[in-house]
Amino acid sequence: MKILVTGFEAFNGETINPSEEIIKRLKKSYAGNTVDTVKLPVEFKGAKERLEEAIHMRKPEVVISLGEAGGRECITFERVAINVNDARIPDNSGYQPVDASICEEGPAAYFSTLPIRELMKHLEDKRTVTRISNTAGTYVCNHVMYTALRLAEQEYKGMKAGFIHVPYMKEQTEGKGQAPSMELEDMVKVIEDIVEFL
Ligand code: PCA
Repeated sequence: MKILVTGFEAFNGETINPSEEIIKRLKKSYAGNTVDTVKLPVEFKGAKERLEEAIHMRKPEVVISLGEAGGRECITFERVAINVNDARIPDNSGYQPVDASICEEGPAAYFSTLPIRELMKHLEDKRTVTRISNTAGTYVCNHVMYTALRLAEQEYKGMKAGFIHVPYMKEQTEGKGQAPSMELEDMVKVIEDIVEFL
């Protein structure tokens, strides 16, 4: 199976994004599944363009997008992407949509097509706790998840797609009080387990 894994550059004043660090550490293949990675800008328009370009070029069977969700305690599988762009802070290009649709003619939402319940069970057997999240927010991560699922529906019928949010890395939490974090290598291991399982 051909899997595309995306990560994001740093944003919101951070110098590092765990999702980018994870994709840098992934190998080219796991248990017969090949892995391509692409780094996306934290820009509504730029991320959509880069993601669509990567999908058209590589025609993956699965797209797993990763992003940082500072404040969350564990790795979370997003259940749903909604048709809303509403940014609390400007993106890295300075663009800040408010109450905007992602796609005028698109549905209100798309559900993840990753087997999230099976993945959680598999990871639990390996003693890793993950959770389902019922909101990917209304910022660039939600936008990317919606974009991949719309493209799957419109053009690449069999392609599965979904989004996984990861917590801060240890290094990012200095000066952030009790902010939860995970070790980067543990996060890499979880993503590797997921890629192997698919
Ligand atoms: N997290 C942001 C965008 C980039 C990232 O890593 C989000 O949750 O929308």
